Amino acid sequence: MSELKDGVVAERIARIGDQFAISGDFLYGEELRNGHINTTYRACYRTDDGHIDRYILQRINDYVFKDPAQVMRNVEKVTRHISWKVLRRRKNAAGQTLTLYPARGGRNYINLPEEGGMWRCYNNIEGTHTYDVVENTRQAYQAGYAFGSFQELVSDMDPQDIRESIPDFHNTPKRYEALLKSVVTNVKGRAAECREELEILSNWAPQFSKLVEMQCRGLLPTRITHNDTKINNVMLDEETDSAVCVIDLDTVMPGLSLYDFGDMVRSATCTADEDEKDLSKVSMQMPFFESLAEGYLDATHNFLTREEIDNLAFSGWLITCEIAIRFLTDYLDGDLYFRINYPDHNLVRARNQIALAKSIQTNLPRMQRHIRKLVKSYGD
Ligand code: GN1
Ligand code: MG
Repeated sequence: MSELKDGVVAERIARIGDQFAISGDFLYGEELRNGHINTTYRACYRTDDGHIDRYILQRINDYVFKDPAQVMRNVEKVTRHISWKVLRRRKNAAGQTLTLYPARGGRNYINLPEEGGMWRCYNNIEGTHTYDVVENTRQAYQAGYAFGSFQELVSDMDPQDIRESIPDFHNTPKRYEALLKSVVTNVKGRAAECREELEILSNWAPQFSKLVEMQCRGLLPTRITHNDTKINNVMLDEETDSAVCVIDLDTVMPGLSLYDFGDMVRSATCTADEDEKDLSKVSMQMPFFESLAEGYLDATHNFLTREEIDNLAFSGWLITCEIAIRFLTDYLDGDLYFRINYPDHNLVRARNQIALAKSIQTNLPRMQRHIRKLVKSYGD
């Protein structure tokens, strides 16, 4: 970023921060670029007594979230419920859960048309960091434990209280239908380039409906779930790598526990991230899967049903296919949804996810055996 641009961005961050219940003098701000959807800044202030306070300012992408005010109603309920529960359980948990700061005008968000839409402000969870790829089994265990604990934390909320922020978000067969429509429309003339990927997905398609069908038949319970359990959405302690808190709550809504576990398998068992072009580096790592599953089941084995447990390994494959489908659809549509850094970025991501899905598929029997072994060890 040029100096001039840095200055302009800092001014913008200061202007947006000024809309929230933040005291102190603005020092500096920076853009955080690890999400594909919202625009996120970190802003630093010096308080009157000389402390540095940091905040997260975020614009909700209203192309992706059609009703940002509804998203905020969900997020308010979820953050308050979690804070209530965590603060009662852990004495020193202040600052370790997400809190929304009030905005000018009486809400926890503010519409700033001249700044591109709806903005909100969270506390920065201090002393933590995130990873885009897992480096060791401890991190994988902690990610599994963090999202499993999240499901437990929201398990006593009334599902009626939480609205669907994106309808059919994890409905894999509908995602696949959308892809097929985009192939037919072919607005950018890119379909021919994707022939190989489309053929692989079409061979896999009969399996895409398995979980939604089980849900329809009442075989899988609808729970409040996170729905975006990417490894970089879990904050780990900077020194110990213990899980502190999960973030990115915009897609918290009624769903299947398997969607959460599946997206963790996708993002926390591969040593390359989803942007990796060299597909020889893209494969599911069994030791990471084993630790991830152990962390997740340590937090959830008390309440998961037999059918949920039996589909944990499969969900990893399914959600990886689903994200491949979504990247490919966006590529065909002209990159309207996911932020990209270069023209065929979404195609690269789709190919990467297909390679990962192949690797998961090969390992499914081993993954399944490991889950059974873990379940036995709980004596459930
Ligand atoms: C998006 O915002 P971010 O980067 O955490 C997307 C997820 C995808 C993910 C793929 C609301 O998540 O569903 O799995 O990109 N979020 C939304 O990296 O669509
Ligand atoms: Mg997100």
